[in-house]
Amino acid sequence: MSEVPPPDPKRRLFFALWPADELRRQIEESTVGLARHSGGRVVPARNFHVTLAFVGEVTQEQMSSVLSAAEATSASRFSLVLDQIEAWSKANVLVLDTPRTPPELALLVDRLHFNLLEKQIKLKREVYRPHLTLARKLPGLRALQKIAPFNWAVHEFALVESSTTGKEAGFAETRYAVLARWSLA
Ligand code: 3AM
Repeated sequence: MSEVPPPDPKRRLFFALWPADELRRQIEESTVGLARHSGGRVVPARNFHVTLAFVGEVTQEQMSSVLSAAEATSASRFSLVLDQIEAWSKANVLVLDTPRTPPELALLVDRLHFNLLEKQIKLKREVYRPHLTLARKLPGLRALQKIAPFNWAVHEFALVESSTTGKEAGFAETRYAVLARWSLA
């Protein structure tokens, strides 16, 4: 009797801007009060990120395509100013964001999508709005609030793996791990 090989384990991936520890700490310090007050599930500072492209579950075979798509993606460094906190009703999240997407960032996202598509990795495409999620599952909406801006000098992007632990124990916790980073020119 021939043995059935185990299924290829899939990994859940996304591309993101990943803040340095100091910026992560500063953002937490000035937003945690609002995040708690929102009544939603507060995102821990270690999970703060700005998603560029959600790839989803990939096989080990697709993993090399994802890596080479990123390798082929060149874009310029830019400054990302995050200066407002608002609730997004559709996703039901509280976010730190900006009304102005830097053109270099829009180009980076476009090129990443294009290069992934060239490797047969097709992503859902929505209008891109950079944001950093502070809380999820909000019980209600809240008004937009301007805050003292965070000026983030972005010089790299990252491939991040998302995993959920504790499901069996009745609590689910999302963990993110940076798998690779690419410098911007
Ligand atoms: O960056 P934010 O917090 O907006 O909600 C997930 C998170 O978004 C989103 O990908 C980011 C990293 O986990 N996400 C999770 N599942 C998704 C899906 N199926 C998704 N985005 C699109 N489609």
